[in-house]
Amino acid sequence: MDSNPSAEPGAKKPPTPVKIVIAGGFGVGKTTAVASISEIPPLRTEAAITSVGAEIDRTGHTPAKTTTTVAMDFGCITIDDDVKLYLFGTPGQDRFGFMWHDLVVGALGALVIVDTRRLDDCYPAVDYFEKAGVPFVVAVNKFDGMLSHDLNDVRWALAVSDEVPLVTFDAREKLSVRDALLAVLRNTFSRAQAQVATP
Ligand SMILES: Nc1nc2c(ncn2[C@@H]2O[C@H](COP(=O)(O)OP(=O)(O)OP(=O)(O)O)[C@@H](O)[C@H]2O)c(=O)[nH]1
Ligand SMILES: [Mg+2]
Repeated sequence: MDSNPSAEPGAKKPPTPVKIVIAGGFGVGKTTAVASISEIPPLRTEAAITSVGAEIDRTGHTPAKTTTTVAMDFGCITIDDDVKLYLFGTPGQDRFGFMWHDLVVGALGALVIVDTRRLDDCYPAVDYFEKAGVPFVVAVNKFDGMLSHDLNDVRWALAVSDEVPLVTFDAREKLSVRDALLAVLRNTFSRAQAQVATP
């Protein structure tokens, strides 16, 4: 039976909406990643970093950063005729952590961005998604075009299981973000298949 009787006969079915969360610690490139890939002008909620905030947020590695996300980023990208991703970027600072619970509701997957120069700041995000039960991929952002650590060392340091894919990417490059999001989709799909196969 046609689930949408009001649709024109032969009308193309709209792509299935898939919610993906882009998460990670302060200043790892979440807002940049959403903006690089979004096919609509991204929604941003940036506020100026005050001198008091700069001390708390340890902005030492991102001295050029003058603003920070205080609620969320939003963008979307159509993958193909069947799938359209709705991207929700989280704030990175601990004091806005309460926003994460709302942002992950209904998410089918997550991209957790880490900056290997500040691995300490990345544990809470990885830990959060392990506990939330949302399938995630860790994306190691190559600041300055290089990695501070070997990927296997990053996996070991973050204590993520072998089942969690680790990819490198550059949040400023559209194609790089696309590949990371495709890894999220593949991971979500294979997790779902594994669950169905488990009696
Ligand atoms: N060199 C380099 N700079 C990057 C890369 N990704 C992001 N940046 C820069 O890093 C800074 C932080 O980027 P944002 O996208 O604001 O980071 P965020 O994770 O959204 O930050 P918060 O929302 O404040 O937690 C910006 O100045 C970006 O231009 C990258 O891959 N390489
Ligand atoms: Mg941001």
